[in-house]
Amino acid sequence: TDLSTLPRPQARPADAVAGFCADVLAGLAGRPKAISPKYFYDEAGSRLFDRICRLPEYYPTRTELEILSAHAGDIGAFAGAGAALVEFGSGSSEKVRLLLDAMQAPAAYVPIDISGPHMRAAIARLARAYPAVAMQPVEADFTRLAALPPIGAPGRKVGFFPGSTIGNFTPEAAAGFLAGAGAMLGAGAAFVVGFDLAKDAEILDAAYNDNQGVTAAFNLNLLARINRELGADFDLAGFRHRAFYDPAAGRVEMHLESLAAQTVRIAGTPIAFARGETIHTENSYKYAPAAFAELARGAGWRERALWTDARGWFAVALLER
Ligand code: AVJ
Repeated sequence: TDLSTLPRPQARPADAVAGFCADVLAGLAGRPKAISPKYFYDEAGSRLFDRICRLPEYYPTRTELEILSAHAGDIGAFAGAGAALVEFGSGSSEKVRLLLDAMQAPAAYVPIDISGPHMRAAIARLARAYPAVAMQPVEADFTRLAALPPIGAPGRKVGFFPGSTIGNFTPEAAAGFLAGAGAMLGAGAAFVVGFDLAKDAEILDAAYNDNQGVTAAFNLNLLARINRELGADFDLAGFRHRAFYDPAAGRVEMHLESLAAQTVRIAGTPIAFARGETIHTENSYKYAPAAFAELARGAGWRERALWTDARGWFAVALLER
């Protein structure tokens, strides 16, 4: 792939900044205050997330890699020859190597990611390792993508949504996403979806409150990003990271808690915080295997396989439609 010929949107399109600003102001005008986790992933945030994936407490990445290594052969066989792999939220594009290695002459890889520069650097590395695979990166917010670009592959379309990114959606929104992705991928497609499983609160609380404070830095980077891009004056020392598992809701919640009564200006708009008030920055839903299968069925997918690790901490589903 000649990456110089790929469409290269401006680093900072004005409409993207305007959309970010409007979303942040709307989210902070709501009660409770909230900002979508998709805004974690500027360049600094994408790098911090890669560090989270290597933390001893953060089991999802290495557990999913273990599951994918054990079953890549099954996925490759089901994908068949000349397939196209479409990854939603591709990040550093590391896990996809396991699938590309197990597939027979994969024809195309279509990574979709909101963090353009981070994605393009990852795809440049990947293209050197897989010169026969057509690389078709799409810089986009996959929650808003309505259609895929034309994909030049003779075989099956295989969606790939690893890492439990689906946990950022409420179950209703997850079903909507799975149905929409199904419509985009078309009849006969497969979908490989990784999702996190409900488990002891201590394990989850540790995974989202690591000792080195990388998850705290990742959460707080959202405020630093708002300062950088929207000319705001958040004092990062005036907020702290909070994360906890709510077993009744079936999710880990992340918040940024204001340590004092304070007013912050964002693009000229004053935003008041009470002491102890939080900005809800992320939900990370944890499923039971049967509940996920039910959700996928309701969204038009049949479950062909569902694999977990020996501890039953994480799961990968192979869906077909
Ligand atoms: C990328 C959404 C799967 O929910 O575990 C990691 C993000 N947040 N640590 C997750 C995250 C804090 C991650 N996902």
